[in-house]
Formats: sequence, structure tokens, C-alpha cells
Amino acid sequence: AWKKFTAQEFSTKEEFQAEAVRHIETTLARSLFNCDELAAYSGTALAFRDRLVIEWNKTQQRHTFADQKRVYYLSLEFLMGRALDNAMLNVGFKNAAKDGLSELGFRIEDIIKQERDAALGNGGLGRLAACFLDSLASMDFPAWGYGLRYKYGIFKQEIVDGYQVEVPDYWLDFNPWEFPRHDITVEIQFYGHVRKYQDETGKNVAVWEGGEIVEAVAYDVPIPGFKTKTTNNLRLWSSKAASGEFDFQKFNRGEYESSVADQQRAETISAVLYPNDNLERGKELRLKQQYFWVAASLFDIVRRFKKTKRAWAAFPDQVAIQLNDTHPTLAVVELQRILIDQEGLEWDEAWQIVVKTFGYTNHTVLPEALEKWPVPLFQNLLPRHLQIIYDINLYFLQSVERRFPKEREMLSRVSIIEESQPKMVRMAFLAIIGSHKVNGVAELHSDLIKTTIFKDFVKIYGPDKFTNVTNGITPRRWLHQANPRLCELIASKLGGYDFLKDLTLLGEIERYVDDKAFKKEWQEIKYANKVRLARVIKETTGVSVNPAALFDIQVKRIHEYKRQQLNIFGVIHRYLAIKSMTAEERKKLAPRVSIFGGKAAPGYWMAKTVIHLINNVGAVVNNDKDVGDLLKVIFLEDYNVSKAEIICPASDLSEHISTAGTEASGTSNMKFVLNGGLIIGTCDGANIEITREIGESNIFLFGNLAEDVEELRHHHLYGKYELDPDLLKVFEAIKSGTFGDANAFSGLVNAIVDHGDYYLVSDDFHSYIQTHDLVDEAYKNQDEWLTKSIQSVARMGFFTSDRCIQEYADLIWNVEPVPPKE
Ligand code: 26Q
Repeated sequence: AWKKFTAQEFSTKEEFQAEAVRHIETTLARSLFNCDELAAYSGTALAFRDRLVIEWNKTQQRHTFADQKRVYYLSLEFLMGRALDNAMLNVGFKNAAKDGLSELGFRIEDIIKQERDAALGNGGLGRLAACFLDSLASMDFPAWGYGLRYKYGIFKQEIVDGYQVEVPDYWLDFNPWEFPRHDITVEIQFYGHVRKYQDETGKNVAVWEGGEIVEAVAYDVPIPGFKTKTTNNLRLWSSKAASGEFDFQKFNRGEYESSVADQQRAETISAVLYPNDNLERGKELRLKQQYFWVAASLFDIVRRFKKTKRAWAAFPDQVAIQLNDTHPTLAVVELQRILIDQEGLEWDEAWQIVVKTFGYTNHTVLPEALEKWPVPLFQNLLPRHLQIIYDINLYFLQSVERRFPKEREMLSRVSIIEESQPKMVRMAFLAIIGSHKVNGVAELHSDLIKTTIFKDFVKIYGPDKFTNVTNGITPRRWLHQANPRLCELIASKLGGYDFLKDLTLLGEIERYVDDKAFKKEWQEIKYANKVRLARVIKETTGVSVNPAALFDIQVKRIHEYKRQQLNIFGVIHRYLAIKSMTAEERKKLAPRVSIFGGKAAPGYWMAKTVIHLINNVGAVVNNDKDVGDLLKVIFLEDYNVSKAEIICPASDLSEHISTAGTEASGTSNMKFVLNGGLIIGTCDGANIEITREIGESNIFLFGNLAEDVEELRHHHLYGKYELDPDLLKVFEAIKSGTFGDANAFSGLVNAIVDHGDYYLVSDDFHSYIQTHDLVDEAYKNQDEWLTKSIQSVARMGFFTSDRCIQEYADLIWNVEPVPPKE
């Protein structure tokens, strides 16, 4: 009987206007007379949201009815960026909105800019999760993301006097994209103790009792697919004090203050995203976040499975759970706990189900990033889970001992418990033991984990448990949304936008590398994108840059292993060279703009020093009359997803210059090449596969290889070695105070001069400088440069996240799409 009532849809500009205006006047209760850009954004967002919601509901119904295996992607980070433009492009009807808004006196770009980024992530790992959600929906997979609804996302970065200042990111003021589900709550237990006894039948029973309860509330975010009606769900959990008698009694006893304090303590759990990237810090609140989110998500998943009334053995046929790094590893223990303590399964039966259900993705080999938790902290917060971990470890070590009786030392190496003071729980080992597949994120990285940190496990389980899924990016956001003009040019040659769903079709544009008109347009689009970035640079830093100069960009989290210090030392080298040139020599040099962007973890002193140095170099170079347009140095503050959408299409050259063997994959390398920029990079992460795809002549590779790193480091510490002479000149300039107080940068210099140059900056400096000279030469021949640019884009098909998701689906999850009928 309700069927005849369907929500309002629109397809023309008039219908769009009617919907937007209705929302502004009624949903927001605002008068059209004072409709500013924010109100126009809100009305537009709500109009599109209505369309999403209709398809979202249908999709969920369809998936429930289809009753097929689902994928659950567990990630503590989802770096989504803005949703409106994505919704308009994926659902369609952006033009209706554009014309409709224009008639009301607004430019759609200004309206889109009103939205705040959903910045629930640090960097690569969080953005990867967001790209995966887009691919999963676009490919019609029945999939959910599960995460935490942080009240504060990654901090906003301001640069004050050359220093990074962190400002809280309170982003929830008005967020039309989330739907609170106050009826979907889970009670989560912490602390307490375990009581063990034998029941009437003689069975051992463990009961986790006491402690405290926090309530998880679900907030749902619709994830629209591209050119499909499939709209998936991202469920984010928010924490609040358990509403129950406990509180009530406190109030009645007059303990008002302590009751409010309880509430605040509960809300702290989902208050803030930890701003570390590739660094593990053993803070109790972080472990609390992990368990809170994992327990709520598993309860939800299990509840959904139980509705199908299947036997437990069918669980892995209905559910695939992917662990985005070790952050959700407690899920392994929690599922085992549910099955044995609550559902009464035998240990072995339960454990088989667990292992079949989980897959684990590793994103790093850096030792300082591997998650470990002190046993005493675990014992206190999650006593029952620690017992289960000990049992998992016991059975695991027993099986290893049986199979490798002669290798006693291996047992302590592979034990989940590290025998240190205090003892530590090694989360990566737990994740490997609790999963049926473990994958790295690029070929080199997947090989490295097999031969280094997880070597023993390859011996124990055999090589088939370990696999590679090279990362990818969604071409919908990173081409269609970020670079509409380039996309349109490509579409005009390919006869439509199908390539956005099958990126290998890009190969067809290689036929136009000798087409003069095509090349000219290609060049003009790049130039226009550089003009757009130059405008942002002017607005945010006050510096004017010449859009005809070579734009050389490095944007990513600031980290020693990513080597922004190598880049800025190279810039100083270039500055010194310009200063010593004659006017004639200067005329021959290609003008450059060196652009940096990225956040440093608030406690990462060395990274903050790098930011400081970049800004100080900029202050000197940008005001030096001898230099003029030949060199400008820019630090763009608050690098985030929406800034990346402007930056990536505007590079001539981007830098991906990590010490070989340290960057697991990198994904911004893919974004830049897909937008027609060339790259300079080391033989590291996905750079290697990018080279294989686009051809060696289309990339500027330099530096030592991963296989030589260990020996070089050893040599630094124990051999006699000399630093690169050009680098020493750079250090001299810094020490003489050319860029301000030399003491401020002594840590940075000393890491290389006195402390073994762990990241091999000196070893790679010469080849880095030389390769930049090659870049200068190459840039002078614009026609050849354009050929490289076009060829590279044409050959980037492999790096779509759709290909990645297909590989996960086939190799790890064993799931099929559930496409909409029609
Ligand atoms: C762990 C414990 C406590 C607090 C924070 C963390 C933490 C948080 C974030 C540890 C690591 C991260 C993020 C890691 C990350 O972004 N890794 C990157 O993942 C990308 C996607 O696979 C790769 O492309 C990058 O190479 C990798 O650095």
C-alpha cells in the first residue's frame, strides 16, 4: 500500500531547483532571501542525497534478498574527501545542478568548495580504503566498510613563521552525508575479569564479567557507484555512555558530576583520529578504539549472518573480512571469542571458521610501524582476549614444533608473544596466523615481506598463503573529478566515458601521440591546470609563480623515509648553482617551481624540522632578485584530498623518492601519472611496476636499489665513507646561516653526517642531482615531453583500483558481484 509513495526525483535543471529550494526552505528552515553559498551547498547536497538514499535502500534490500557472500572492509581510516561532486558525477545530473545553480547566481565550483573534507585518515592507507569503497560500489560488489566516526579527523595544518601548527578539525557541524542510526547500538565491554568454571556437563566455561560498558552507535554513509545504481554502505561507529540503569542510579544518588564524567570518558573513544602515519605508539586509548570498533562491527556482521539461519560452518561462505593493516587484528580474537564463549562451538571448529573468514593486508616493512602492545595493558583492558591469544599462540607453536622439531629458535621468533620486558603482543603475527591470506601492496613490497619480516611464516605455511595485490586508485575521483577537461578530451577520442570503468581502454589514446591538434589540446589542458594551481598558491602563500615554469611537486606525509630532505637539499643545490651562474648561463636554465605539501605527525620532531627548512629556503629564494622566476619554493599548507584534486593535475614532474625498499607502494605516484605528469623516483614500491607499464624512457629513475641498502647502511656505521661533496656544500650553506638560524637544522644535517645516514640521502644525492639535470634537458623539448605524457597516461590502465578489487575478489574473498536488475 505504501508503494505509490516514492520520493521526489529530478533530472532537469528546473526539477533540481525545485528540490534544492524545497530543502533550503523547509529542511533547513531558511529564507531564500539570505541564501548564501553555504545554504546553496546544503540545498544541493540534500537534493542529491535524496537520490542516493533511494538507491541505497534498494541496494541493501537487493543484497539481503540475494543472500550471497559479502565483503567487509575493516579500516580505522577512510580518507573520503568531499562527497558532493562525487555524488553528482557518479549519480549523474551534475549538469542539471550546474545550470540550476547558475540561474540562481552561483558557480557550481564555489558551491562544491563549501563542503568540508571528510578527513578520517592520515595518508595512503586511508585514501586506499576510500578508493576501494568507490570500486566496490562501481563494480556492484555487496560490500560494507566499517570504521570509526571520529569527531576530529586529521588536524588542519597551518604554517606560522615557517612552523607547522596543528588546529583541531571539527568537521561534523553540518554533514548531510551521514545518517545516525540511534536504533542500531552495541554495548562494548572493557576491563573486568574472567571467571572460569565447569558447567553441569563438565565443559570448561569462561565468563568475562565486571568492568565498564560503552555504547556504540551506528552512523551510515551512502557510497554511490559510478554508472550503476548500486549504492553501498559505510558504517562508522560513534561512542557514548551506555544508557542504562547504571547512569540512572548515579543520577539518583546525586552523583551528577561523576555521571557526566563517565559520559565524557565514553565519548573520548571516538573523539580523535591518531595523527601518526607509519608509526606505532602504544597508547591505551588507541587499543580501546580498536576494540570498540572491532567488537561493534563483528557484532553487527554476526547479527546479520544469524538472520540467514545457517549453520556456523557456512559463515566463511557468507562473510569475507579484510583487515586493513593490523589495526583491526583484534577481530580475529573477537570472532573466536564469540564462537567459543557465546555460541558454544569447540575451539577447532571455531578456529577453522575464523581463519577462513579473514584476510590481512600489510602496508609497511618499517619496524617502527609494526604494532605491538604490552601484555599488562592488554591483561587489564581485555582480559579474556589475552587468554584467547595465549591459546591461539599455544596451539600454533605446538604445530610449529611438531613440524620443525629441530628448529627450537624459530619458536621464539614466531611467537605472538615477544619475550621482552614487558612482554609484548605482536599484532602482525596474530593477523597472519588468524588469516587465510596475507598480501602486500606492490610486487617489491610483497617480496620483501616474504624474505624479511615474515620469512619464518613462509616456511611454516608455504608461499601460497602470501600474495600480492598491487594498489590502485579510482579514476572516477582522480581523473573524472580532478581533471574534467583531460577526461573530456580522452572521451572525445574514445567515443565516451567507458574507460572510467575499464581503464585499460586508455591504451587507445596512444594512437594520437603524433596528432598535432590533440597534442596541443593536451598541453593547453595541463597549462590551465597549472594556472589553477598557481592561483591557489597566490591565494594561500602570496607568492606569484609562473605557470610556464616546470612544476616539480612532492606532496605526501612528511617522513624521513620519504626523503623530503633529499628534495629540499637538491633545491638548495640548485639555488647555489644559480647564484654562481653568469647571466648568460641563467638564460639557458628552465624555470622551476618546487612545490611541497604534507603534514608531519605532531610528535615527529625531525619531520617538523624538514617543514621548517622548506619554508625558510622559500623565504630566501623567493625574494632573491638574482633568482627571479628561475626558482620558486612553495610549501602548500594543509595538504588533503581536495587539495590533491587540484595539485595532481598540475604537475609536470612529481617526486617519489623514498629510500629503496621503504615505501610499500605509494599511490600518489599513480595519481600524478594518470594526470599526465612525469615522475622522478627511486626503484621502490609501485614505481617499479609503473616503469614496467609506461616504459623506462617515460620515467626518471635514480638511486641505489633495495638489495644494496643493508650493505650501504652497514658501511656507514662500520666502514670509512665520505659524504657527497655537493651535499656537503649544501650543508655549508645551511650552517653559515643562509636560511636562518643554523642550529634549527642541525638535527637534520647530523642525522646524515654523524648518525649513519640511515635513509641514504648522501648515497643517492649525486644521481638525484644528475637526474634532475636530465629532467631540465628533457623539458626543453616540449614535443617529446608531451609524447611521454600521453604515452604514460595511455599505459596506466593497470593502476585502477577496479583491477585491485577484482584481484581481492578472486584471490582472497571469493565473492561475486550482485548487479542491479534491468
Ligand atoms: C598505528 C598504531 C598506532 C597509531 C597509528 C598507527 C598507524 C596509522 C596509520 C600506522 C600506520 C598508518 C598508515 C600507514 C600508511 O598509510 N601506509 C601506506 O599505505 C599505502 C597504501 O597501501 C601505501 O601506498 C604506502 O606506501 C604506505 O606507506
